[in-house]
Amino acid sequence: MTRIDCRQISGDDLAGSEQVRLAFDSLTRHGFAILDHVLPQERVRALNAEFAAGYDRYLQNSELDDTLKVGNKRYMIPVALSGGFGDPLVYANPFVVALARHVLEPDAILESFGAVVSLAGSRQQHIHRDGRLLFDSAISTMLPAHALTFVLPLVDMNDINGTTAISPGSHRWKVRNEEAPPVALDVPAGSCVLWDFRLYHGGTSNRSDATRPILYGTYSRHWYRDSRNFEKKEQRHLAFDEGFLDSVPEDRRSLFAHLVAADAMAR
Ligand SMILES: O=C(O)CCC(=O)C(=O)O
Repeated sequence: MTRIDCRQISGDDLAGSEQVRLAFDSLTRHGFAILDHVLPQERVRALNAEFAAGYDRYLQNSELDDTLKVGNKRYMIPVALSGGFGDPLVYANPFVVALARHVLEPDAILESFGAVVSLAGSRQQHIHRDGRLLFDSAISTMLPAHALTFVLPLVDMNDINGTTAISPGSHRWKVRNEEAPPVALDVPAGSCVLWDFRLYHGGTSNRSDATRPILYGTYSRHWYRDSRNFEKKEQRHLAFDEGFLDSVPEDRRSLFAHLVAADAMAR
């Protein structure tokens, strides 16, 4: 399994680096890429503490108006782009954005951002793709990716806390091959994983006595919207306060271009 050590990327040309090329290769061939050391572990520990303090009302086994139950004791919840989560190193990490722009074209957007929590004792999640195939066509699985899921765990994703098990290469499958055993990923805090929206995967059980939160982001081509995981009107694709967009660094603004366009149309 290819793992990209982002500490070894030097210089300003991330997009042209050998590591981003390798990650691109892994994503297009196998449907996923693991990037190690995208953030210092202390930073992730601080994010986990901020999450535990600010989102405790969500850490219960019931679906709220703005959350979605995605499995046994497993919920998708909104996380505001503020505090530590509003840091561009988190929602628009340089390594992740370089890769997303390479796979999805330079005008890729951040379509949604939030967390998936699996509560202590949660059972294995059903195996699924993150969205429907784009077309009901034989070529759907041969096309380049239209969206990527980015997962940044706030605690280690492993056999005890629970992780995500994926079926390598399944973004090219027309139907699920139930014979192929999924691979459980080992993603320590500070690392992240990206997968093609078409990849079959599912969260594994949480055998610890603590919640396992993971941050997720959906990076997509500028025209794509994720309707499947946002079936309720109270759910937010992106949550932020006034002023956030002005704080986004110039070279990250295009990630939010779809919001500016939607805002202009509403006026
Ligand atoms: O909880 C996990 O590890 C994966 C969650 C997931 O794939 C989903 O909810 O779509």
